[in-house]
Amino acid sequence: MGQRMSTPTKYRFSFGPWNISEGADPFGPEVRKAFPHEKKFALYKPMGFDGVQFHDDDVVPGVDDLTPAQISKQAAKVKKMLDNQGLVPEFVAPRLWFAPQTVDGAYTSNSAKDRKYALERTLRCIDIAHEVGSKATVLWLAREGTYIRESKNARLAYERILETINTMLDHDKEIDVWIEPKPNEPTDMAYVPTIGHAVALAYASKEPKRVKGLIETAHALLAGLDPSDEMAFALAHDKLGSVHLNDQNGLKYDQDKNFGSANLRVAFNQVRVLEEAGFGSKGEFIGLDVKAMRTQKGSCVTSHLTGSRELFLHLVDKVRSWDQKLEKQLVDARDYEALELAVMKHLMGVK
Ligand code: 3MF
Ligand code: MG
Repeated sequence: MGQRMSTPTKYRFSFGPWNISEGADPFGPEVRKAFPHEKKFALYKPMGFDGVQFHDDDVVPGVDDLTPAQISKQAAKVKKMLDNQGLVPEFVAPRLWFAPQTVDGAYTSNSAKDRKYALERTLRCIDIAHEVGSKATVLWLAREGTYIRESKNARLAYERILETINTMLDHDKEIDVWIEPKPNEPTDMAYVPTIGHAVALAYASKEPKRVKGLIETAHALLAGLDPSDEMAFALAHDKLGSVHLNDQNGLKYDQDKNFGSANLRVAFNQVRVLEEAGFGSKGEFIGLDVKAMRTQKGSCVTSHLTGSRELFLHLVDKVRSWDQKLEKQLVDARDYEALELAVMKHLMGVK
């Protein structure tokens, strides 16, 4: 597993207000009472969370219809609220999948007018990030992709994404760009489906150090990849800006299940890789992107978040108490059968 960090990382956790949802899904409406955003911020600290992840319109509702001065005023209001609660705005991401202008994609839309909208919205989002005191923006490229291959020129699409990233880097030198890959949903095939694609874009950009990735467990699993290896790849290039830990039960819609709930060993390995690399020691957050079960009663529901956080911390204990000497011995002997049994017994708490 490599050497243990000399000072144990004190992990800090984050989530976005969308993680406290009312339970709507594509087949039915909300099942829980709405809970206002402002009230959500008061929940973070008592739940053990210090960071807030935002979409631009979580900070400034109706952002498309407001003037720069109005946007700025609202952002300042949210910043004050965060300061009062002692919360850190981890990132602000442009929500580029809701507006009529983004039906066929944002930066890769075939319409020049719609691409212009997407870029302008993105630059406003960066301004909002700046005003709330965040150091990053996240690109989840929701609609950058196709339902049928022939509808777009994929090579041109990748050039357009890179061009946008470069414009973003120029717009504000203090805001970094973290790309969140996902292989599908809502599109059939998404551009930038893996962290490898994101890291390639980072190196191709005009300021590679300022472009990183955000890896979501479920997204890596949907791509048929192991999330811990995806994280390790990013970490090896110093390109892991943040994570969206959650879980996924097989190849289906993006489930955002509780961290570790579908595959404890896959979760253990993500914690192992993060811990070994000292992720979090430079202020990075452990982001949780988990969805409450629709069946859960009450308003508001938060136990999926506290539960996932608790599970993460138990797995940190498991990683720290793992017998590294035994691991080395079994690796040296190339006895991976014994190594596997030892890992499983360790996870089960069997001596
Ligand atoms: C989509 C996601 C999104 C992004 C978020 C921030 C709802 O599958 O995971 O979360 O993480 O929009 O970019
Ligand atoms: Mg996510």
